[in-house]
Amino acid sequence: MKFLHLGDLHLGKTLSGFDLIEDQRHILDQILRIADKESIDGVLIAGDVYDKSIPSEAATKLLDYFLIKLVQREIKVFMVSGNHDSDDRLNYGSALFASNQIFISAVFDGTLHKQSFTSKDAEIDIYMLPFVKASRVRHYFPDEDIESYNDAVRAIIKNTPINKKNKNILVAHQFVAGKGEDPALAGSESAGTQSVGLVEKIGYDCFDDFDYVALGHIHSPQRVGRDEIRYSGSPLKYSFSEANNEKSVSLITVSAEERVKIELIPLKPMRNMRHIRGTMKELLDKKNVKATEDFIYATLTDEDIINDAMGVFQQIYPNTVRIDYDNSHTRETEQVDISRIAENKSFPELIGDFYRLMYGCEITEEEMDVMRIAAQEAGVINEAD
Ligand SMILES: [Mn+2]
Repeated sequence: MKFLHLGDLHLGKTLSGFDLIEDQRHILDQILRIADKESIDGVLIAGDVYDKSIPSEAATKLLDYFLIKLVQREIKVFMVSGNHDSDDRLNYGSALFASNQIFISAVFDGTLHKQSFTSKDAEIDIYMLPFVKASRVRHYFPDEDIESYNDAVRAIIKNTPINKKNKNILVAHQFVAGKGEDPALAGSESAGTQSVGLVEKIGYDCFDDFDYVALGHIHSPQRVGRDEIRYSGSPLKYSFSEANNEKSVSLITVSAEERVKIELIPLKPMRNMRHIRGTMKELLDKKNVKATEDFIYATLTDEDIINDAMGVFQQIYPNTVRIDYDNSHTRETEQVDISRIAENKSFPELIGDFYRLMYGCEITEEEMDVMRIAAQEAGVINEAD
């Protein structure tokens, strides 16, 4: 059987106020074309289906569209919740969806549920683990010592009978690390989540019984510990730190052979995200301008600040999202050690300097009093300062 492994769709996400719904529809259509071409049997969606716990109307419509297209093709869907999803909302209608081969596991109920399939060359069990926190899992396993995410996931797997004669696949949304190696973050995972952090890591060895682990949560595609434990990555670049990060879907072939086959199929966005660098003149020169609909982050190397650079840029690149400078001034400022300057100055001196820098004139006595009271209330300075 052939599966596509997806994760971190973040339907409904915006990028600095730009709506990405059409970009998301474009990428889902591309995934459907890949599914047709490769005669896919099932799609694994490893959480963060929506960007928000209360998804927008457009986001729910888009998921509806995608699921209907998959059902029309008789492609099975295995979807779990991520930390961005509301588990109960994503679980809505799941018992009804199951009759159309859409399997949703968004709320952990004490059991790691599985779906079993017999294909011509393998017996396959697909386990679905919704995003879980230790507090929720502890409740179901009172005899286990569960303090961390790691303990929680281990307890769940330990209490799940796994038939090792079959091919076992797990779909999960967690922060999994290899031995002595952490997954490389893409930069857009952390928005609205507390779960990218050292404490929450799960050792990949707890998945030893699985032939493939389809993970979600980290937005850069990568393996963890071994090839068969993978993050598919998000289908689109969701932050500028991912500008050079190529997106793909993982195509998984499960057969009687000992190991599953993994192939990455690149995805092409409708509007790419690019980080460009140079002087304004160079960057906006006709011969350098291309793909003007792309999301642009421009780093200007001009020595002088340009008036309304954003406005000028947006006339050529309407989807310019960010502009910053890299020149001798910014490099100088970076080298200045602010804490050392502050050490040798009194509070009124520091505030006076800052005021002069910002407004080009001296701070008044009254304004200084306001600053002093605020700083005292905030505990930055003592009464005596
Ligand atoms: Mn995510």
